[in-house]
Amino acid sequence: MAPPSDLRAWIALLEREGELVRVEAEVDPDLEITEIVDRTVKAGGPALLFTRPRGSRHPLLINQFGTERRMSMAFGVSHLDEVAQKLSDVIEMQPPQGIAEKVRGLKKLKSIADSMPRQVRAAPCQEVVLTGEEIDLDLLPIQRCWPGDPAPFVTLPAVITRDPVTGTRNVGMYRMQKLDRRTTAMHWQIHKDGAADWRGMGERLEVAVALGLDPVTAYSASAPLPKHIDEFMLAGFLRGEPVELVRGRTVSLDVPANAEIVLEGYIAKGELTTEGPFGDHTGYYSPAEPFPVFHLTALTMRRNAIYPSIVVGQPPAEDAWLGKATERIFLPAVRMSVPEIVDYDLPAAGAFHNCVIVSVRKAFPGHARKVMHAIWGLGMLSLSKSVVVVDEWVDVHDYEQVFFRVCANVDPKRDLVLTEGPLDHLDHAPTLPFYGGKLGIDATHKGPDEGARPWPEEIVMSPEIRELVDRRWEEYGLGGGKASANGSRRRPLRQLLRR
Ligand SMILES: Cc1cc2nc3c(=O)[nH]c(=O)nc-3n(C[C@H](O)[C@H](O)[C@H](O)COP(=O)(O)O)c2cc1C
Ligand SMILES: [Mn+2]
Repeated sequence: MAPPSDLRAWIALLEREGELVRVEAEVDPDLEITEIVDRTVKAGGPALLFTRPRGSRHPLLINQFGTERRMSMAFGVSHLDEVAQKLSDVIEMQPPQGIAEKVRGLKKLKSIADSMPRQVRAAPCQEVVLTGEEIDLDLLPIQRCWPGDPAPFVTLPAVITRDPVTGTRNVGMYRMQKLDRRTTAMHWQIHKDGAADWRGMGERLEVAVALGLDPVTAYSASAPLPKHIDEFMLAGFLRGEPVELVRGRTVSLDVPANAEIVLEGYIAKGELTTEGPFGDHTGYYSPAEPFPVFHLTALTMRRNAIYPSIVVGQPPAEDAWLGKATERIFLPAVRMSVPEIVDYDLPAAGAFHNCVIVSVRKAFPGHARKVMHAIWGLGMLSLSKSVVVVDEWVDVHDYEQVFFRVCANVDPKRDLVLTEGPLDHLDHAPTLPFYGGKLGIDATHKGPDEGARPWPEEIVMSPEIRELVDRRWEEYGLGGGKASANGSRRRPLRQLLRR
């Protein structure tokens, strides 16, 4: 099934699938929506369309991404790993052998061609055009999310800029604090591509913000691509359909034609405001800090535009699923650089930058350390505070199993790596901002060539007895599932470094 073509097709799909509830009661975007959504997300509940947010004529859509099922539906797949597979097919493409492979190769090349955005002249996102005095952010039901937030924040934007030197487009999801009817702050964290465009700017930097996109394009704004790669290309590739763009009315930037709402404007050199505090996805308020001011020169919309929002806070919140999508989709790219990685998991409780669990095919002494350092040098993963390495047969998504390996296999004196390096902008724990300690935990089996004694064998029941018990299970009168969790889940023993 093709991913939805715009926000309205997405809402219709969610509704057909019983994944959306319309809330017709008048509800306040000031805190009240947060409490409703937080309860809904934590209960694995549906997307919510608030049709009467207090003080606005625009409905507010939230929790569109809040479960694994909806996140997969957004991409038109039944599991996110299928999206990763599509990417891996292209990344790993080899010169084709024979006709059949050549035809398959052409299909892959077509999917690359689809990824180039397509320019259109007229677009739904410009059915209504407000400029000058008409521009008014108060028209939109912008949420104030948490009690300590000083103002409402636009939380699900796709912020578009152009690199002042290379001209490459960047699209990123960066929250925007409403300052007044025609200005917002722009929360460009220090490591992000938007911030780099800003640092390189001349007198003015044009900015366009798209709100209310098809779900894949909205997701792509949150994807940690290398700076020189346009996020709309990724969106087109993943949609199997180019992103259609239309020239802005007051800026020379192109914006997605299917957007519900577009904010156009600019940032003036050197102009800063106090942004925050903001109840952030770390589960804490990020402190007030100086960030640039975004001036609106136009607000364009579809008729009866729908405003999209998201609430972050103590994990797990809705953004956990955007993060999981990135984790799955980027696995092939991670493996391109570090092929011995079998799988990885970024627990939502670690807010995605605090902890990475990675399983590796270990082949030589110190291999786990090599992988830790690779992660600390890889794109946005470089900001990871801790890296836990386990053997290839450990399921990284089963935190109980990972904890077992960490407890069982680690000599703290021998197997911990303490180092330092860049840390996430939002990490409040380090002594300095942006920089601090990092921890690597080698929870793999170690061999004598890594200073360990001969490693003991894991306890695993013999296959004959497991089959016997499977066969006889009914006879025992114990009911229920016959698969004992441990025996069936564990892979056979492997002892790599014992020679
Ligand atoms: C809901 C949500 C809100 C986010 N808010 C911010 C933000 O305010 N500032 C920021 O720098 N990154 C924020 N991020 C993370 C960026 O969107 C992400 O790092 C993305 O890769 C940035 O694009 P870039 O790599 O082109 O800079 C947010 C992500 C999500 C899912
Ligand atoms: Mn980028």
